[in-house]
Amino acid sequence: MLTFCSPAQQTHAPMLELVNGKAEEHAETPARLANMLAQMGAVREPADFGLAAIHAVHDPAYVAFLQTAHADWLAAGREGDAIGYAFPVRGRRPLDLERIDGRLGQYGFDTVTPIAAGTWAAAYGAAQSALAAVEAVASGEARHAFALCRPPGHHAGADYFGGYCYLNNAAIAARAAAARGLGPVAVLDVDYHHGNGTQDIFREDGSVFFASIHADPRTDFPYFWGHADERGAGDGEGATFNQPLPRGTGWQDYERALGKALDAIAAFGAKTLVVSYGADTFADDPITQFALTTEDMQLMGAMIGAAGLPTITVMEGGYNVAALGRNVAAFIAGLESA
Ligand code: OKP
Ligand code: ZN
Repeated sequence: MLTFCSPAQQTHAPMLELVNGKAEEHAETPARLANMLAQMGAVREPADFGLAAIHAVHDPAYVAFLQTAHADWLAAGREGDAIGYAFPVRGRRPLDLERIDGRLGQYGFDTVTPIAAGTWAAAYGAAQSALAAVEAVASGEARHAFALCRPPGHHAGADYFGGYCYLNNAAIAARAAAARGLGPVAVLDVDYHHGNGTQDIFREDGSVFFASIHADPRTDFPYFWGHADERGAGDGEGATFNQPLPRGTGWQDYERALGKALDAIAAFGAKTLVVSYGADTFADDPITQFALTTEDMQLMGAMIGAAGLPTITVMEGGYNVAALGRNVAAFIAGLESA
């Protein structure tokens, strides 16, 4: 598998997140990527494709905010990571706020996504890895390519961050793939958590299909998106397909849902697949509640590979650090067996 990763991705090292009201070590650690790299063969550094493909998905004012947020935080006399504490629940509108705390609330939707010193560089590097994977497929160099993204991306919307995510690598890859003539593109999100950012970005865009299998948002993050009745809007009506599954779901039920998602993607007429792969569906993941095994990751990869589409996979979550590389390797082995 042609695999991409930027060394800049390891400069993001958030310190703490609030879990059940207590400050804990952040789950999205540099050790995750280190473990994946240890299981991977040769990994390529992406070229720098610049900001244009990022701006094709994200609001430039939001991108500018991300670039300076940590420096603004320090300039306000703070130390450590920037975290917001006040959020515009209703009537969110593009106010031109000055104070960093207002700006963190304006653009963020939770308290578990700190902006640290290296966050921008890492998020930018991860997006470049995703773009390099698109380029490898578009140029015909590879039929499958994998971007070892970290930080993840699928919770980030056009103008917001959250859920450990800042730039939406899958959406950036999908738009870039379409621009390179690989459309129609479908995004298949198999992370444990619903990819609300990706859904929002393509909600009214009927040219990109979004299918997601995830923990029921009635019980799990991100709560406010991913319910079965969310099917897209306007031009995108019917091009969003959510399958929320209960806690405890194992391979048998997961396989059935994956089959339905792949059928819908085929019916849509997708020519290219972007997969948001999270290994946090793993039974021994410390922050989630599905029951897939490492062998199931391979079966999942094989089913996706059997769809027969050129496939760009971007890494999302997975928090059992010791098992992460093994799970990713199993998924890749399955994908390549097809
Ligand atoms: C990011 B990705 C655990 C709270 C966790 C945030 C989860 C972000 C997941 N008690 N909340 O989709 O893997
Ligand atoms: Zn997740």
